[in-house]
Amino acid sequence: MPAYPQTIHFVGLNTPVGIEWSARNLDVIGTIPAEIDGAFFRAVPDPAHPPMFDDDIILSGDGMVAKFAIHDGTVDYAIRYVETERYALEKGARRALFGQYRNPFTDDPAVAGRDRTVANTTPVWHGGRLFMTKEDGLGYEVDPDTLETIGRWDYHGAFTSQTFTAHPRVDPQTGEMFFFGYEADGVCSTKIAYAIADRDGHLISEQWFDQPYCSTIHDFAITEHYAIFPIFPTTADLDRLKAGGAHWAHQQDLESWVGIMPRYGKVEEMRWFKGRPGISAFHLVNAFEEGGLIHLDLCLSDTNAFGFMREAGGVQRDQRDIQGGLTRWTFDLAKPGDGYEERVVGPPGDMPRLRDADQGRPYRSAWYLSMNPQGGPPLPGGPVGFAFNALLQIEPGNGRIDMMGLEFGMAISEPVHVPAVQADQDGWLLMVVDRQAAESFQSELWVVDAGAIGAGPVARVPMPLPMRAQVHGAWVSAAQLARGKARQPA
Ligand code: V55
Ligand code: FE
Repeated sequence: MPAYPQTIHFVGLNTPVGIEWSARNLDVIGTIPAEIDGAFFRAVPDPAHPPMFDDDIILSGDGMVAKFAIHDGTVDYAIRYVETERYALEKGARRALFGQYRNPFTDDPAVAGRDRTVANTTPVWHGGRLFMTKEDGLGYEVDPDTLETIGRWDYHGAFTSQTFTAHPRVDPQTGEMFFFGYEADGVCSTKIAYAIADRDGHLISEQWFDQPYCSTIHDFAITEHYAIFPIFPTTADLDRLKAGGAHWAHQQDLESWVGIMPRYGKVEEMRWFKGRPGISAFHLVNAFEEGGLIHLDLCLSDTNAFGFMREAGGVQRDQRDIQGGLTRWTFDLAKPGDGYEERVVGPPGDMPRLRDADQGRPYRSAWYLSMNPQGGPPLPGGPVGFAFNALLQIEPGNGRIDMMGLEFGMAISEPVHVPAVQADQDGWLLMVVDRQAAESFQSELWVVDAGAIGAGPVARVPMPLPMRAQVHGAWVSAAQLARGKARQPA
């Protein structure tokens, strides 16, 4: 039997678990507020089979969809594999058939041309349906009750892109979902599909344009009137892929770009702004308009945060030496030229969260993960190799910061935000926290007052079995779940 490689991608917090399980009425320490009523879905990469190549990475792990169902202070849990085409083929063969991360030229010839995506990045709720997404393929629809996979989602054949982002944005007023797919017609293509689905989940537009070079566009942003595409110099090359090399290589000397277009406009109206070389961001916090200005807040760093993307581009940097911060870029659409302003508005970190109602609008506060100066060395694990151990609340307008710092030997996954019934309250954050135990890890679900994170959790739910690091999550309220059910014919 082949074994999992003993690299950071497969040991410690990243040890494959591979157990589909469920449990009802988990023990709750403390009290979960009654207004938390719904489901916290999580995307958890977990490779079902040892990889074909020993240098495989966590981002290739088969997607599992996990669900905390919370009602009346009680918690049920379940987790299942997303039955992607790839998962089903490998399950049948009882071994890996797909090769390196996003390199189809390294696959077993038996699966040539088959769908490689693992749907492991973000659960997305829109139009009464739940999708598991990864940016290298289409999303897969999943039954929010049973977590059974329903199938690949292409808007009943209307969406022509081969890919769908893991970071769509839903407008809080119109309910429309704005999204895109890059490498829309194949690996290493510069084609981007930009699309909108109406509040009921029907595709209402899809337009294609070219980005300046083939970069990994992990996230984008909307405002009330604009769509914003950041282009960072982590690039793909077809010859490198054909030679069995890495999909992504960071180019420290190549310039960055930001494309801004009216969100209901034509892609030909895109205006390109030129930025500093070598910079990188995976996640954008939010964007909003102020007079004729557009502000974009993002988790920016001076190089790519993923070691394997840096190394492929010959960039030698220790993970702990990466510089960055929560950064605000300001674009003045009234001015000619391709310049914009930049200022740092908060400490370094990533995995930002926002109240859904603040999407694309001026906002008071956001939450993101960072490092606790008193937390000791971070635990190895998670997508970039080091786990975060602090949660921040920040008011970017005035710099006010609150922190929930974890102790030595602890790690935190990205929270979801649950709105309060009373609109003037900050609501709640739900997140999984791991603590190093003797030989393994003990995981808990934490419930935290979003307006008083420094006070720590108001409730904790110890998990009876090991968990694996999550990428992103989604909160879907009981009311949304009920509307989704009503949409489906019985
Ligand atoms: C990211 C995650 C991915 C991926 C590419 O967080 C980028 C960034 C979990 O998969 O394939
Ligand atoms: Fe992401």
